[in-house]
Amino acid sequence: MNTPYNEALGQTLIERTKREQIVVVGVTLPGHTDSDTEAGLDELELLIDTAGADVVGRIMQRRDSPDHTWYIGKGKAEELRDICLMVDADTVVFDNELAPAQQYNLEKMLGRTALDRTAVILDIFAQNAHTLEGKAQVELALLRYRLPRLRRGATARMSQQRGSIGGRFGSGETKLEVDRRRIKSRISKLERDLKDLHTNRHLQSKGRGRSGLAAVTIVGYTNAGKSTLLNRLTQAGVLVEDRLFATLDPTTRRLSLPGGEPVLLTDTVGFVRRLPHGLVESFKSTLEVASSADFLVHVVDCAGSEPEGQIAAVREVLGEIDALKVPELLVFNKADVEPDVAAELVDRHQGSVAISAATGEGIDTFLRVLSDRLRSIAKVVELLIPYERGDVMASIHREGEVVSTFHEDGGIRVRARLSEASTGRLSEFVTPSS
Ligand SMILES: Nc1nc2c(ncn2[C@@H]2O[C@H](COP(=O)(O)OP(=O)(O)OP(=O)(O)O)[C@@H](O)[C@H]2O)c(=O)[nH]1
Ligand SMILES: [Mg+2]
Repeated sequence: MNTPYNEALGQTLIERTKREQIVVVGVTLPGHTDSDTEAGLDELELLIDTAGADVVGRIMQRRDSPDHTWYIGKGKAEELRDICLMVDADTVVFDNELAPAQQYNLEKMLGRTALDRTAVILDIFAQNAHTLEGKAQVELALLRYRLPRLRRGATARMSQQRGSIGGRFGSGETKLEVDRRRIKSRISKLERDLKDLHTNRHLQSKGRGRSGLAAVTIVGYTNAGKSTLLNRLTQAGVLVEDRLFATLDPTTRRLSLPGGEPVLLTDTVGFVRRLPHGLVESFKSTLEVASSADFLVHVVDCAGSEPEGQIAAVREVLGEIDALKVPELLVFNKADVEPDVAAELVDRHQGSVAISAATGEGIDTFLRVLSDRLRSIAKVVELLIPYERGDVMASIHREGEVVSTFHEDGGIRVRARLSEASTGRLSEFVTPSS
């Protein structure tokens, strides 16, 4: 639930009896099938469960285009109202995106809060944000969602529980609480704060670049096992949960690959189909760990529904944050659960590997492949190393691959395949010609 969890005895039971009751609605538009809509609603139910509410009904409709007023047709809207009465629902949630006016009209007609998928995802993010930056990013996304939904003279809210998803996102109550101007100035302040935090992070990451370590970022659909993989490899102790969006803030750990070269491995926020654009926008700086990485490890849950669809959804978000240019290794996780599916996916995707982050199966192969791939993206550079700098020679051997050496008066002329990060760290030895 959204109300802060209180460890007092019996709290769980009370919480359960107070869970918000929700009816979900899915509309099939041209170019989609009913089973797409079903799959979308299944995932929406998972999201709602993660947010702490219960789905008590589901309706679907096929349409050529959304109805201007209610998104669904009038008859369907009336059917929805009857179902809500029957199951005593607090809130309806559309899997499709509602325009502010549609949301408002639905609320008036149904006498209950009407929300869309975006609101549910924002709600989960709001519950899971812990760091200063994470909280600021979520608040910014929330305010951007609420601003166009503020209304003057909206009808008073119905029996709404404090702290429910509906309480936070319904279009009614807000008009009295906060006016547009205050929200706008708060948005500007958050944007400024986030810019400062971003600048600081940039300074830090520059420092990392100098440390000469390649940056590898773990990306993937939510609940794919990204944090489990980071923990398995580095004992990072990141929270692992069978729930969506358990991780919002990036965690970085150092990892030594089999060849000996150390890399910085970062676990980050998971993606989901149709991740709200405003959220991606607000989380730009967090997501930058993907676009500025040297390499991406894309973790896919091969035991989940539609692994291919999840890959496509992740790549869509990667495209939005300009991270498709970063080389990627596909890793099919949870092979312990679905070994056959994992094998089939590995066959279909050249160069990919199957692992189980939980049991450790396939991890050695994964590390070897990662190490090879990192080397292959490295460029050959030429360096001149003074004879007394045996330490530098040693790190070239450790971090890269020596192509040739030539002894001359000033030192050893070395041609070596090095990552951009290593090249940067050794820049004082790199000869101008390379
Ligand atoms: N059976 C099995 N379960 C796994 C494996 N890897 C992860 N899990 C489980 O999958 C669930 C999600 O794992 P996480 O590591 O939290 O996933 P995540 O990708 O970090 O998820 P978010 O941070 O929520 O996006 C947990 O219940 C894990 O125990 C695996 O290899 N096999
Ligand atoms: Mg995680």
